[in-house]
Amino acid sequence: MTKTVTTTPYTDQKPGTSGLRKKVPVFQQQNYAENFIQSIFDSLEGFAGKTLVIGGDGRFYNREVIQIAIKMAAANGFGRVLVGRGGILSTPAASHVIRKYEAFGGIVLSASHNPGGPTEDFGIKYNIGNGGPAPEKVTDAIYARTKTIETYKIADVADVNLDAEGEQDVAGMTVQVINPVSDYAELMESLFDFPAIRAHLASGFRIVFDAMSAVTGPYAKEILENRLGAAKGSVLNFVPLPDFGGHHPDPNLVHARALYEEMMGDDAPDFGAASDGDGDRNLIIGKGIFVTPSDSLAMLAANATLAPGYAKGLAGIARSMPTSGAADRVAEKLGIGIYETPTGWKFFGNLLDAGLATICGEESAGTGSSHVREKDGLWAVLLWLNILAVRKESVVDIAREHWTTYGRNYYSRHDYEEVDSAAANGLMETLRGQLATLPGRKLGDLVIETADDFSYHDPVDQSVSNHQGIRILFEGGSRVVFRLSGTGTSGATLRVYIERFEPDAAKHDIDTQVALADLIEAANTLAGIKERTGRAEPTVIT
Ligand code: VG1
Ligand code: CO
Repeated sequence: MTKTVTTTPYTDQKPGTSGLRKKVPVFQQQNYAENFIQSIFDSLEGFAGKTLVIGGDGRFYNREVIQIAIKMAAANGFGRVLVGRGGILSTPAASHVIRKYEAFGGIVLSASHNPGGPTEDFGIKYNIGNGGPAPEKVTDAIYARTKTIETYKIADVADVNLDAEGEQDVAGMTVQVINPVSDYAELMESLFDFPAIRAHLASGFRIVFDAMSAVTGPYAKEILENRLGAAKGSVLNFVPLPDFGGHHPDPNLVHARALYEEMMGDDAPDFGAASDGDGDRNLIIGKGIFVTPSDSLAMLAANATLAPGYAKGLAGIARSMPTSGAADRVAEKLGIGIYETPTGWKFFGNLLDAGLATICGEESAGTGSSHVREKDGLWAVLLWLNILAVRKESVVDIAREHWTTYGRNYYSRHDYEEVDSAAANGLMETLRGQLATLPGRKLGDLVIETADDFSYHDPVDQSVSNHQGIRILFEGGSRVVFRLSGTGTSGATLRVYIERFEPDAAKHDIDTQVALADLIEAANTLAGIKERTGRAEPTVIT
C-alpha cells in the first residue's frame, strides 16, 4: 500500500519568512510538493506513531496538497492525522489544535495575505510541537534536504473524504476529520469576557468584520454573530473562496479600502476589523480612526488586564525590530521585559515558551499572545472588543488617551513590490557598505546617530540571526529601517519602515505622511530608491 517514488531535487525550495511560498504552477510541477513534504519529514526525528495536524486556508490547490500530505504522513509512519473539515484550519487554529492534542507538529498550507488562484500563490509551512513555526535550525535542515532528496514515500490509496467529520483509516494510519472552528472558539471563550462583550453589543455598539473571502469567515460567524450576538450581517465576505474573490486577502488600507471608507463615514459602525488569507493578521479601525498595528500592540498590552485571560498581568512584550517603539513605552511603565526580534513569528516561540513574553506583535498587522504560537487575527479583535466593553469608550478616545500618556509614535511602511531583484539587492548592499560612515551625517535637520544591520541573539537558545534589516537611527529617536521581504513570489519587495516619536500631545493630530515627510525624503536620499528601482512612489503605503 506504500510506495517509494524516485525523484530529483528542486533548487528553489528555501523557506522564507513563513514557509515555502511559490506560484501554484511551480507547486504543480511533478513531485514539487512531495519533495518538500518528504524533506520536512526527513528533517524530523521520533514521530513514528505520533499525531500530525494538517490544515490550510482553503486557497486554490489546498485540497490536492492535503491529500498528498495525508498519504505521505501515513507512508512515513505517523500514527494519526488531525485535519480540519474541508481541509480548513486557520493558522492560529492549527497552532491551537497542535497544542491541545499534543501533536508532534503540523503542516499548514497557506500563502497568507498573498492572492490565490490557478496562477497565484500557494505555500507550505511546518510547525513544531509547541504549535509555532519551525525555528531556523529546522527550516535550514529542511532546505538542505530538498537539495539532496532522491525518493519520497506515499501511501497508494484512494483520497480521504475531507468533508465528513470522524475517523477513517489510511494505510494503517488514522485520519480524524475535525470541526475546524470549535476548539478555537472554546479557547477564545476561555480568554475573554464573552458576557461583557455580548452585553456591550446588545447595548447598541456596532461592529463590522471583513473576512475578505478567506479562512476567518466561519470562525468570525460562529464567534461574533452566534456566540456574541453581533447583528446578523456584521461579518462580511464570510465564505472562504479558493481565489478570495479575486482580491488580495491582505487586511490593510489598500486591500481593505471599502472597510476603511465605511469606517470613516458619518454613519460608521463603532468598530471595524478584518483578517487575512489564513486568519493570523488583523486590521483595527475605530469609527473615524485607523489604529496602526504597532499602536494596536501597545494599546492592547496597556489594557490587557481588562480581559480575564490576562488579568494576572503580562510577563513581557515582544515586537519585531521594524515594529514601532510604542510597545516599549508600555513595557517600561508596567516594569516588564521588552524584546526586539527579527521579522517573522518564529522568533517569538522561544520567548513565549520560556514565559518571558505574554504578548507579541509585528507592524505587519500581526498580534498574538501565549495562548497559541502564531499571531492571531480574531484574538486581537476579541481583545479589543473586551477592552471596549469594559472601558465603554470609543476607539478614538482610547487611542488619544494612550498617546497623551505615552506619546505618539508616528509610523508608516512603504512597500516597493515586484522590483528587480538585482536592483533591490544592490540597494541593500550599498547601504550595508555605508553603515560605518553614516553616523554624524546630516540630512536637512536630521542627524544620523547610529546605523547597523540588525542581528538577533536569542536569549533562550543563544542562536544568532544576522542581516535582519538595516536600521538608521536619528538623534531624537526617529528611525528608518530597510529590509527585503521574505514572503514574495515574484521579484523583490523592498520595505521601508519609517518612525518618529512625538511626546507633545498638541502635535498628535498631524497626518502621518506629513509628520514623517522629512524622514521619507531622507530614506530616499540615503538609499537612492528612485534611481535604483525606477519607482517614483511606493506600491503600497500602510
Ligand atoms: C511579512 C511580514 C512579517 C510577517 C510575515 C508572515 O514578511 O512583514 O511581519 O511575519 O509576512 O506573515 P516579509 O518577509 O514579507 O516582510 V503572514 O500573515 O504572510 O504568515
Ligand atoms: Co497570514
